[in-house]
Parts: sequence; C-alpha cells; structure tokens
Amino acid sequence: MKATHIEHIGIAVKSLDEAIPYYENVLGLKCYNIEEVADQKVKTAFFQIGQTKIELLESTSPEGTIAKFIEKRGEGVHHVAYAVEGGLNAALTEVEGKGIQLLDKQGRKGAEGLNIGFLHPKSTGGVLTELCEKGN
Ligand code: CMX
Repeated sequence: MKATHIEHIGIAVKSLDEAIPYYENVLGLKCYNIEEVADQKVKTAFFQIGQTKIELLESTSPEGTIAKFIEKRGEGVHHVAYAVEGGLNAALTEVEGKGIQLLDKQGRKGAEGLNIGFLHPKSTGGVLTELCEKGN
C-alpha cells in the first residue's frame, strides 16, 4: 500500500454558512460543492487547494459523529484523508495486518464519489485517518 497524497482534510464546524466566509474571504478559496452524506449525518462543503481539498463538515443531527466530536473537543480538524494506490480494500486489509484498527472493514461510498475507509485514531497516533480512492 502506498499513500500518494493528502486527498482532503476534514474540519468539523458548527455551521457551514458561518464557516465558509473565512475560507472564501480570508484564504481566497472557492467553495465548489456542497453535498449531504445522509448515512454519515453530515453536510459537506469542499474547497480545492493544489492537489488537496478542504472538507468542512456540519452535522445534520445532534446524534451524528460530527455533533458528538464538537461537543467533546470543539470545532477543528477532524480527520486527514490519504489517497491510496493499489486498491482501497487491499490497503485496508494490509494496514489491518500491520495492527491498525479499522473502522471500516471494506470501502464504502463517501462524498465526491470517493470510496473511503476509516482507521481508528487510537491506533494512528491520535489522528482519525481516512484512506480513499476514486470511485468507479
Ligand atoms: N480524531 C481524533 N480522536 C478522536 C476523534 C477524531 N476525529 N473522534 C473521537 N476521537 C477520540 C475521542 O476523543 C476518544 O478519546 P478518549 O477515549 O481519549 O476520550 C476516542 O477517540 C473514542 O471516542 P468516542 O467518543 O468514545 O467514540 P466516538 O463514538 O466518538 O467515535 C470514532 C469515534 C472515531 C470511532 C467515530 O467518530 C468514527 O467511527 N468515525 C469515522 C466516521 C466519521 O468520522 N464520519 C464523519 C465524516 C464523514 C465524511 O467525511 O464524509
């Protein structure tokens, strides 16, 4: 398995409407996509910067992962997503074999048509880590 680049950085925010102006008016980026991922209970906003994206994450439910994260730790960086080559499911199997705890045994559909799989922050030095590949 080889990670090729940082595909995106996920940032938990209370409100997309309140967060987006900082990225557009201060950093000069452009929000090019807003997308809801129903099964993750999030609404996402994307900005491209080089090869990498910034993904803002707003919870659509008080029970959602992002709402719980903000309640416990406040707004801020939530996860780092690495693009992998050689197949996502193969990568997940390989890292599990190296003792990393998987949150997804198999890739599943995420925002922007990506196939994604999460690794538990307790086994990755405290950083919630996502592996991803372009979907078919
Ligand atoms: N980064 C680092 N550590 C985190 C974390 C994060 N994003 N979220 C939780 N933790 C820590 C907690 O602080 C806690 O640490 P302590 O035991 O030291 O207090 C530990 O992980 C377990 O946390 P928890 O609150 O008991 O467990 P949760 O029910 O909050 O689940 C996690 C945490 C990572 C397993 C869960 O958030 C998960 O499965 N995430 C993957 C899916 C996801 O994040 N979806 C939203 C984004 C979707 C998208 O990008 O489209």
